[in-house]
Amino acid sequence: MKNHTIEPGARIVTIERHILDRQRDFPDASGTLTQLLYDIAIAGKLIASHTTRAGLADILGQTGAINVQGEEVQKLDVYAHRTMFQLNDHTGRLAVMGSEEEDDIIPIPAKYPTGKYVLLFDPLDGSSNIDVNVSVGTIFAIFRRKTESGPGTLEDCLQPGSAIVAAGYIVYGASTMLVYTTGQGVHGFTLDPSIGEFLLSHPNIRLPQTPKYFSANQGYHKRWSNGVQRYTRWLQGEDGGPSGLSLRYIGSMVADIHRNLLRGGVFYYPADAKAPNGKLRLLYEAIPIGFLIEQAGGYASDGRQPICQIQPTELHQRTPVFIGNRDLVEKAEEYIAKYDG
Ligand code: AHM
Ligand code: MG
Repeated sequence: MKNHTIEPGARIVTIERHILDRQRDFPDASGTLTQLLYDIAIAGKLIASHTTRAGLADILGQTGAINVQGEEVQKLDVYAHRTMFQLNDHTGRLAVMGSEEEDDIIPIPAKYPTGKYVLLFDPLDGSSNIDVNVSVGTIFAIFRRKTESGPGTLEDCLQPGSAIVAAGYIVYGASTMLVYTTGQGVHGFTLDPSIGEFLLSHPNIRLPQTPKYFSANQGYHKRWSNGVQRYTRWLQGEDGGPSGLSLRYIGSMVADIHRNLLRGGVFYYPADAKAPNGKLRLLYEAIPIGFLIEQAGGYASDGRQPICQIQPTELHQRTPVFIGNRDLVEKAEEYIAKYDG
């Protein structure tokens, strides 16, 4: 007769268990960060359940409002923003929040206690892709507050990537995945919709040493600097560049980064003639994703310096980005230094 006894807890690791296991490595940890990450996971589940219904009439469409980036806000952006806020405003874990959808810092309502962490998020990155059923994502970064007590301030939000406590993203794709790091490797969880739990599916993700892809919007090639144009030709095999890299570009940063994290490669959104600082936001996109990719063995640069060393000066500051396998990113720095002065 077969023995069907299953070793206790052998295979299935929920995100809650995973975070708790990590917390045990830090005897002094109060559990606040664990709970904060779990709150974000719940927000991710709620947003996922809405994105899967994005084609339905009650959700599809635009609110008509213009966000701080001068873009029209779609309803799902608003929903995602509110969900992240509402799951985190009352817990006493945060001093302040910041969102790509809000002009200013987001204070914790006075009726709730403040806590020691700061949460910055892009609630629904790549939202222009929603109408055409392409993957979108939520990006988050957690810092320790800098001020001592009371309501958090702008200073608490303007922190470099090197000060990150935890960062990650949720990608709403063929399946929903949450990928996060607390500075101890990168771990990926897939949402099992039948039980509503994120289960550990990709432990200790490392960028493959042999990259497969380069990812940029080559439609803007003519607007790029000489250095970036030459770098792109190098990626295509000119000037001793790698042979056999494929081009993949979705136009949804989280999805482009997620694919390259699993397959290896470089994602870049450089400065161009129209956007001298690039398009992507330092605090909401570049820093959290850059930190996470570095935790997976890669490197993130603005083309001249490590992204995680940049001290932000504005909440909605933009930056060029080159993120992925270290050798590919360093080559971009080399070309930019050589040809762009
Ligand atoms: P968003 O935050 O307004 O959605 O914009 C960010 C998105 C990224 O996900 C993506 O990498 C980039 O914009 C694509 O821009 P483009 O269409 O110019 O290539
Ligand atoms: Mg965005």
